[in-house]
Amino acid sequence: MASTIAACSSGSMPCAIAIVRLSGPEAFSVLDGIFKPKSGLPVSQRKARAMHYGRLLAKDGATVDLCLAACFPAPNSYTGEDLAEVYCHGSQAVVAAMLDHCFALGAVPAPPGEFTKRAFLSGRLDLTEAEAVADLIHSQSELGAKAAVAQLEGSVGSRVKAVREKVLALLAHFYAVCDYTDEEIDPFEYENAVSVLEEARNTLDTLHEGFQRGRLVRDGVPVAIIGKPNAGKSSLFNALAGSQRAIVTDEAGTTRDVLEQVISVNGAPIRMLDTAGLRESDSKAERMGVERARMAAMTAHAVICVLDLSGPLTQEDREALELIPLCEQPVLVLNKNDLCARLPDWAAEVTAMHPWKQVFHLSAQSGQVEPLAQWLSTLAPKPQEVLITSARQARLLQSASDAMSSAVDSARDGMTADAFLLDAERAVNLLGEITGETASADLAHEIFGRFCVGK
Ligand SMILES: Nc1nc2c(ncn2[C@@H]2O[C@H](COP(=O)(O)OP(=O)(O)OP(=O)(O)O)[C@@H](O)[C@H]2O)c(=O)[nH]1
Ligand SMILES: [Mg+2]
Repeated sequence: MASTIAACSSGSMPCAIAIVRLSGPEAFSVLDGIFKPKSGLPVSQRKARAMHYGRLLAKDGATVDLCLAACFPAPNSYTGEDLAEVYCHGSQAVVAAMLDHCFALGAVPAPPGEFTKRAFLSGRLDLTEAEAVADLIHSQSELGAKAAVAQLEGSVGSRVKAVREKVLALLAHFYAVCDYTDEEIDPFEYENAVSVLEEARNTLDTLHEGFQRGRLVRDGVPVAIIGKPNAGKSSLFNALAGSQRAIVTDEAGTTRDVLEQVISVNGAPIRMLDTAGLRESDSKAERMGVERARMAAMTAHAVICVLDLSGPLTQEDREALELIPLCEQPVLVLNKNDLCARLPDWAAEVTAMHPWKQVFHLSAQSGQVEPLAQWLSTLAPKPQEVLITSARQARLLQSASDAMSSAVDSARDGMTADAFLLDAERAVNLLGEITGETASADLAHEIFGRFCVGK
């Protein structure tokens, strides 16, 4: 029999309200033991899915809070089991006393992801939807949240299921024709089968193409800031992040390592990388930092090259500029425009030097970086399409597409249907793993182990 689990599902305390959840066969009896409604009747005997006010008791019977509780009977609950929730004041002491009482009455602490795992096992969510829950919790921008919600609503699962069902129907038809030769079953049409498999493969490929973009939405579009020491890279990083995350000083060589922060720029997830100023150095740490800066520049999706308008164009600036042809989507930031009334002559030369995507004159110190932020937000993928964010799903989509392709190729080479349909069957099993229809217990364990406790 399944155990009854308990955990705090809300965030760090102290806070206004904390939510403790109980799920499993004894959820209601445990709730009735720890919570006494003002009305006298136990919550489990009152209206379901409604809030009831009462006293929360510690193990020794002392009242630890006055708060609300609700029951969600199976199967219409998040987990599909009997589920109870207590909404108490967000105090660590209150929550600890409540959980202690729950455990004394037979509940056990919920392992990470156990509530969602139970939702999956009871068929409330498929695996793509469960993975979307984790993505949604960790989303760092509006766009990331939108993509996760679309997946939670079945955008990936329903498409994969539709492809799988079509190919399954084809297989079922073929085996029916083979097994029941006397029955009146429509003949198996070879050409039609090939076109169904081809269409399935194309749909899978389209979904798989959304993976790179899905990753950018989930993890942020990487954008590196490069330039010589003291150009104002960290000041720009802070202005974009809206916080003093990076150390800024007038000492050249302040930043040594690559600093990374995902920021939501007008709802778009951008992973900003602040880097060490590019220069020759005797310091081992600084030389390593410069190497990392070059690496970041060459792998980022876009690069912001910062030059300091308050001085001449130096050899170090030229070395930074030499990197630009190796970078994707370079933009030029002419910084410290508060220190120069007129653009220096070199500014025009540098502007003409490369096909910059954009050129901005600004003062990072003033924090006025809106036009640059506006441009950065255009780097994120468009929210309309179906985006795959899970490497697991992408790998399975790729393998299923490969299997589908080899079925199509074998058919085109004139192989018999029973031979090429074996590959189609393999693809169907792989697709089942995406949604969890044919997933193993180990896989489910691994996926849900990555969740947080209480989810
Ligand atoms: N007046 C003015 N000063 C600025 C501006 N941006 C940065 N600074 C100053 O320039 C100095 C260097 O700024 P940082 O942001 O640390 O420069 P950096 O490019 O990160 O330098 P390293 O980490 O050493 O490579 C600091 O004293 C900043 O206050 C600006 O727009 N105007
Ligand atoms: Mg710096």
